[in-house]
Amino acid sequence: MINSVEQNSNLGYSRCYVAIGSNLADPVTQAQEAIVALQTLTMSRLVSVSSLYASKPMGPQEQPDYINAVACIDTRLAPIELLDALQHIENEQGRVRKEHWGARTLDLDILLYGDDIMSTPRLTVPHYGMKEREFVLYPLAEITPQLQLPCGQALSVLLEACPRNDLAIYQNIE
Ligand code: PH2
Ligand code: MG
Ligand code: MG
Repeated sequence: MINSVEQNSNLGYSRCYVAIGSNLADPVTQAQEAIVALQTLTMSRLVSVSSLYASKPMGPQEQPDYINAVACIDTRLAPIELLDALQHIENEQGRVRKEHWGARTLDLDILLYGDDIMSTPRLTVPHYGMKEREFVLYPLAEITPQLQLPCGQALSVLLEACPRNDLAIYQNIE
């Protein structure tokens, strides 16, 4: 069989994309610590991570700017197990659930879980807002420009319809 080694090594794993967002308590550190936590996520492998991006808040404007990024992981966790694991990381980093779309120390959202399409009270994938959010689409395209969504739409087409707004790659000025 062609490529059997590579296929075997991915057996049972689903390729997932996770959005990282923070706008409280030193967002850059929050994002970096989230990436470290994803590196050691059980039954999973971190494949790649985008740059960190600075973005203007979507939703209530009287909150600080965000740091956003997207990570790609291969995981053997089921979707709800992955959600539990991500919420555990959010809680470890001091997340308090308050206002909808309000400020947060760390937000980890499952964007895609393989090609799965599901909608349950706790989890909807693909993420319901991902197609319009510049702070999701641009980092996602940085790590996987050729991506097609489970619905068949190309990420490149979504990007063309999505203004960058004030999205900028975060530069670490020492
Ligand atoms: N997340 C929100 C609400 N608004 N704005 C930006 N720029 N980035 C986010 O990650 C974000 C947001 C709710 O999850
Ligand atoms: Mg979110
Ligand atoms: Mg969330």
